[in-house]
Amino acid sequence: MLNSLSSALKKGFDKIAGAIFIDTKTIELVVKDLQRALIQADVNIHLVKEIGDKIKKEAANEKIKGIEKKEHITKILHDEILHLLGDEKHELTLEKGKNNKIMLTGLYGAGKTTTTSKLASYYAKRGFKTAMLGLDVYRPAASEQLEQLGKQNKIQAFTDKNEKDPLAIYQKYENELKDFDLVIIDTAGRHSLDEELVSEIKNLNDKIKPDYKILTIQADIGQAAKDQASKFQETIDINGVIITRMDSTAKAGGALTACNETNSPVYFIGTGEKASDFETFNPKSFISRMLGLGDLEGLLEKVQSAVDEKSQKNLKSKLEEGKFDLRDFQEQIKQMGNMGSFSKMIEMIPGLGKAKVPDNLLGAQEDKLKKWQHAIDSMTQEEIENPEIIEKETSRLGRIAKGSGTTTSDIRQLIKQYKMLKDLTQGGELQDLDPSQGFSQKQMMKIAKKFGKKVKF
Ligand SMILES: Nc1nc2c(ncn2[C@@H]2O[C@H](COP(=O)(O)OP(=O)(O)O)[C@@H](O)[C@H]2O)c(=O)[nH]1
Ligand SMILES: [Mg+2]
Repeated sequence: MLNSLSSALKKGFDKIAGAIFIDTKTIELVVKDLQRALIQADVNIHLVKEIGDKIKKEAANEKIKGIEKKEHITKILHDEILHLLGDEKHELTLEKGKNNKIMLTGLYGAGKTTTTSKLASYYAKRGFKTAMLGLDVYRPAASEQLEQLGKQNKIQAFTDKNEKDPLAIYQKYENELKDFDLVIIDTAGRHSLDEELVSEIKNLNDKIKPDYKILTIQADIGQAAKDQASKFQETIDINGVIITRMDSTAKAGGALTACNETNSPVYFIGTGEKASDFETFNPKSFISRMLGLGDLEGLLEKVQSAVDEKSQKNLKSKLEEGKFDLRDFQEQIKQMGNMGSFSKMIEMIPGLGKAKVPDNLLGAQEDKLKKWQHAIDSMTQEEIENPEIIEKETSRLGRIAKGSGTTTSDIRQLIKQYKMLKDLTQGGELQDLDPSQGFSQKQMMKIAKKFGKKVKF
């Protein structure tokens, strides 16, 4: 279902999460992919343009930076798609013991009869005493089809293949039908919404007074669903839509978004030929499923840094005061504690984009970080505050290596990395750097240049 839209969305979110910083080019690429997929799903071109413009506009907001920006854009992207699909879930309000009636209408082959039995099974499973009433007097095999579906799904079907007046069929069973909590009424379609169909539905509506008149539309017609839903709305005042054949077309996105543009909420979607291939339409879970994620929170978590803000602020002031010692370095390493967090951290460090650090090296890097942790634990306070003395006195090197189960070369490397970071802090590049606020592009480039040259994995 909507495979290309789903993969475009996934790709877009991953691109945002994986970017070192969100620049215009990244956004352009994400928006372009998304728009292409939306058009492929037959979503109206104006809507497609609108959504692209909105994302680009939000992305250009200079006030929001860094991780916050990633979250912001991710949320906007998510919410815009959600909005396209209609935001909230709509539910039919039916009451047991009340003889509710739902009449299904629609054109030929839209899936009325199939949906009648799907809907009946759906509510029968939820404890409604449910019946189906077949009022399609035009197609010769219509009543047999409904009876067969009734047998398959153990739902009582009321039909009369010899009667040519749909109202007469209703009147024949009217009393019997009063025993049911819910009656689903299948009607005849036409090739188009012509006068005959309109007057037939109006007539049935007057006499039967169903609680809901639902239009069934096949997803294959894509954005043309808007026109159809509007016409049924105007002429026979439908309450909502069920979209069928979601499984058999790439245009389902067009049908869904088009109905949302009318005043006809999509209550259910049909996703196959069997009675069980039927579900309520909930835009939120629909998107989640397309993305293979639980919810928006899960999505945002993906882009969030695991590094906590408070210690980032603390780091900033240490850096500014030039008081950044090995203990602080250790604190930073601790925060990179797990693989996920480390790769996230990497994204934040200028010049160390994922592209430059192959995954297999990340693994090795984690071992190294653990060794460095142990090494720092084996140092004296004096050594921590002034690591240069370790380099000068090889006896210290040997002692620390032995005490921490590391090698002297591990420790030399640790000190080298620490010095590099400290050196950075004294070069002035970090003067207005606040990691919790993210980095400006200019800062990024500057630091990346310096960092890029020095860091070796
Ligand atoms: N793949 C698929 N086929 C469906 C779905 N709903 C209905 N159909 C098929 O569409 C065809 C027309 O359905 P039918 O209920 O007879 O349409 P009606 O003329 O509106 O009553 C039948 O072959 C159904 O099996 C669906 O959700 N998925
Ligand atoms: Mg039918």
